[in-house]
Amino acid sequence: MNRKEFVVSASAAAALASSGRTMFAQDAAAMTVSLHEDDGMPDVPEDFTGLSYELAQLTDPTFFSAKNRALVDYFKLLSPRGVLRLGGNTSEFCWFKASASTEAPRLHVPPGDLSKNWMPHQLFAVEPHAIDELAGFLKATGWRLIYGLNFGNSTPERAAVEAAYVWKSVGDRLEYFQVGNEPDLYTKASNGTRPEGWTLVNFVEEWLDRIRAIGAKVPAARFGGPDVAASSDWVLQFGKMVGGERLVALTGHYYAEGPPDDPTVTIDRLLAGNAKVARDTREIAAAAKRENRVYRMTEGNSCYRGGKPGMSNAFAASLWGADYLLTLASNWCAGANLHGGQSKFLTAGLGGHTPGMNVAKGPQTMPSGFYTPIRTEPGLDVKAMPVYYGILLAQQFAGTTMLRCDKSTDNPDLSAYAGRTKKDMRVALINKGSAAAADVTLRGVNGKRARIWRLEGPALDATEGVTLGGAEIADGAKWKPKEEEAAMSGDAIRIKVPAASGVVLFVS
Ligand code: BDP
Repeated sequence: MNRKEFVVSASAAAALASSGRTMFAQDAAAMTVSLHEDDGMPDVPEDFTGLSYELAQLTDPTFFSAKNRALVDYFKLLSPRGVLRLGGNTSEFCWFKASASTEAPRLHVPPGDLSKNWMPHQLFAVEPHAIDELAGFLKATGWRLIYGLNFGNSTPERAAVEAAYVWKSVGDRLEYFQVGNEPDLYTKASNGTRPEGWTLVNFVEEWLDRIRAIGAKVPAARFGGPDVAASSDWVLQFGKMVGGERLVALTGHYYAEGPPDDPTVTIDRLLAGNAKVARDTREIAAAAKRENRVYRMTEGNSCYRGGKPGMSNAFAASLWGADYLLTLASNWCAGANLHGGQSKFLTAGLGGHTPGMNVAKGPQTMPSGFYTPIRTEPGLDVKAMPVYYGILLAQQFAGTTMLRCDKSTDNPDLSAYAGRTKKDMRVALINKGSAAAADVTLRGVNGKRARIWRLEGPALDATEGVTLGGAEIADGAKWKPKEEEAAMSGDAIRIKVPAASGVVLFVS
């Protein structure tokens, strides 16, 4: 293996270490993070960053529209080349009203107590005009599309007609189609899309019927799947069972916590992280790669069932988001779409339930969708929510090649990520601990100048006042980060990361 290592001279490191004793508070946990440029590290795709919305959002054709300037600006600030994924529970209830005479599909209502069922059970008509507006939105933002077709309450023929229209209108801004949302939950009582006993094998059979019908109308169509809620096993099995080049991406969802009204769902638990994410991502990405495919996390967020107020819409979600996305990027995931949108559609997607409201400590501006990265509630200004800042931090690694980060001590609260472009090196340090600052000596940084943005908030549960680079994102997605310079000594940088904060360094 051709491993290039940047190592600081021993004397420079010693000088930094001794000067630090007086510089930093006593409680700061000291550690060294050494950066190594190994072969075979992940390249983070330029289009890593993504957002996910309910497909039913298209029932309002003015939303994903080039004329919706406010939304266009928030998308563009987040990434110049992001991926918008449309799907979610409502996608199983959307139907394409190709013309005035097209009839709605038959709505399958599962037996049992519907108040305990979390699916919409109402149909949403998507009209061609909405798809055309969406195409304009994608052009205006520079984003591409993953379009989720109805599997639960539709037919192969309907899927093919809809896909053909999307293909014609969106053109090469279409990344791929998905068919079905979270099929691993279909037989659960809270879902009921398919009867008990229905399995992955049945899913693949029905899925292939749809793929064949779509392929007949759109010969170049590409697909992602199976878009499961949680089952890594389904993803791996599906990848093995479906051969061929049409399937270009294995896809899944990840919600870190939930449900919101479970008292054990706390900020502490969210920030403690979950080692399974890195492990499973690595395994699935490797399996995908063997078939020339990628693995993308097409939906997810901090807490399922609409998010938890005081956590999903708070500064804790900024830190969680940055850390989660960079964990995925470091484990060969091709990208991630955090879910959100208008609470009206998110509430519909949960069968009208709003469990977050039962635990809200004060008045809320929306009844559901506390995890949304961009707030777009009717009557309120469009706004970047705390988790948006975390995505924006992670976006700085799009287009980089990751570096290996070795920590001298095993402080689980401190995450370190590094990447390099042809021009510079980027390092993110995220201190998820709420008690102690981390006193980090970075070794192996290569460059002459280090600029820093900090990710800060008044408190982990603060829903206002989050800043990146010392600046809030103001109306119209206006954001001017102020850069701090970090002192370099040789190829080492000493930096303090206060408790519950993050930092991203650009070394050039
Ligand atoms: C997923 C669904 C999405 C929901 C979300 C949630 O795909 O429609 O809004 O979970 O539970 O299961 O918040």
